Amino acid sequence: MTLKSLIFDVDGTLADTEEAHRMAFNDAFQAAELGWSWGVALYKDLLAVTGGKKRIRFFLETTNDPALSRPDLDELISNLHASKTEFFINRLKNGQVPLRPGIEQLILSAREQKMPISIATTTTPINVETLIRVNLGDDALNWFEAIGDGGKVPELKPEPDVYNWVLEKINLKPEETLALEDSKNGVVAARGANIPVLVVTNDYTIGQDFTGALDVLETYDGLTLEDLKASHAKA
Ligand code: XBP
Ligand code: MG
Repeated sequence: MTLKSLIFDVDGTLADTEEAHRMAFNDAFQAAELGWSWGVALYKDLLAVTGGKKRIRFFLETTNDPALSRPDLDELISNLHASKTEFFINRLKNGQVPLRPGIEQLILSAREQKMPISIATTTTPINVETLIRVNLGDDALNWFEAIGDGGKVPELKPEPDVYNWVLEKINLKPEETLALEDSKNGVVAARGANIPVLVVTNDYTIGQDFTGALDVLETYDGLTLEDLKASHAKA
């Protein structure tokens, strides 16, 4: 089936954001004087759970932290996540999170060739908006036909909800689209919506189980729209 639209994941795909997310979580923990600190190896494990709030809870559960018995636990997690989001946005605005090499070129080629593009992510809406504005300009948000994010659907990846939400908005069959993902959770989500998926790994996701992906690559640098069409043709 002809490829008619591309659907980009955000974290780990448009940009290597996870180090900035990790540091923003730590900034929030420090500001709240909690004494928690997430190193790279621990964060790699915590990425098994998508969504920042769920990730904080998962951390407390795996470490059996006494905070679990706090009556205000939900509020604590909500406040920590709001603070983390502010720290993360500041890092974006300071230019600390560029797009992955090759991504801007791919997006511009898609625009030139009138191939519609969308986003399917589980991150917080303001994170997506700011990443795009800072790196591609204020107008770039209009380049995307649909922006599905963690605020739009009840269940985050690996559930397929955000991909199904995008499909409904762009009014295409799943086989007419191609998802660009970096993680196992992303592959499971896209395949759950019957969308063919190409994986480009990063340091946090390399080595994960990408069963169901059309191809697994390591970089977008030099990758063309023709390459994506060739990969999609294998579906
Ligand atoms: C990324 C995520 C997000 C971010 C943190 O998934 O799981 O939770 O790590 O962002 P995807 P929030 O690659 O599918 O976008 O703290 O805003 O959830
Ligand atoms: Mg991702």
